[in-house]
Amino acid sequence: GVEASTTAAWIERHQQMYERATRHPFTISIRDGTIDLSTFKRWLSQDYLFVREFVAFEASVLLKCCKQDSSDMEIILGGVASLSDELSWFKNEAAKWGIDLASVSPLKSNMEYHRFLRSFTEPEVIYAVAVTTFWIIETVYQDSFGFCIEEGNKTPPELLGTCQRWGSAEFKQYCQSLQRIADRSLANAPADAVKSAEEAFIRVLELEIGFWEMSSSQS
Ligand code: HMH
Repeated sequence: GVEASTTAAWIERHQQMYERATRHPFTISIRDGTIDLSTFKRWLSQDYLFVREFVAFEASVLLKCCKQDSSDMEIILGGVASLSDELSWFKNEAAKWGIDLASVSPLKSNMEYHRFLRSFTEPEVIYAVAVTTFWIIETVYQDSFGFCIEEGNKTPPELLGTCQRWGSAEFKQYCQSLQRIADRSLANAPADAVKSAEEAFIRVLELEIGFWEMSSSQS
């Protein structure tokens, strides 16, 4: 049936922050072709480390899903499975840009994000909260990079592959599946869990803004 989407309401309620995360000067500069390539390389290196950490986070969401609501298993499992490809993609991309990933250390905002992700792997964190967090993390990238390949973009050709990875129609569908899962889980969750999920939603937006800022900063 037609049910109000809790997550869509949160995007509206926190729209300013959502826009700061998904229309950040970093991704806008990809779209308009003015991005500084050393900035892009810093983002790529840091995001490789993020995705390595994200593996454990996604695995923990999968585990919670299997324990509580196995109807979502295939979507979440698909996400976990695609991370193997994603890590190979990062290694390949890094090689193209002459980046030695072995010598990259996480910067402050990245470490902060790692700490946040780790806090969700505790078994006490309930599935609805974890899967909602998962959905918004993926959605920020989908919306940000999707915009870089929408009509009117001047994205440099060498960055199109990156934008396609998260901006593709396929990735958008995957995010929409996660959103349906999040909404359904939240509809069945106790009020305090819904509150925690909204707090995590806001925190992800802050961390994503911090991640773009970190990637953009000269140092
Ligand atoms: C920082 N957020 C960050 N990196 C990513 N790769 C994603 C979200 C999407 O997976």
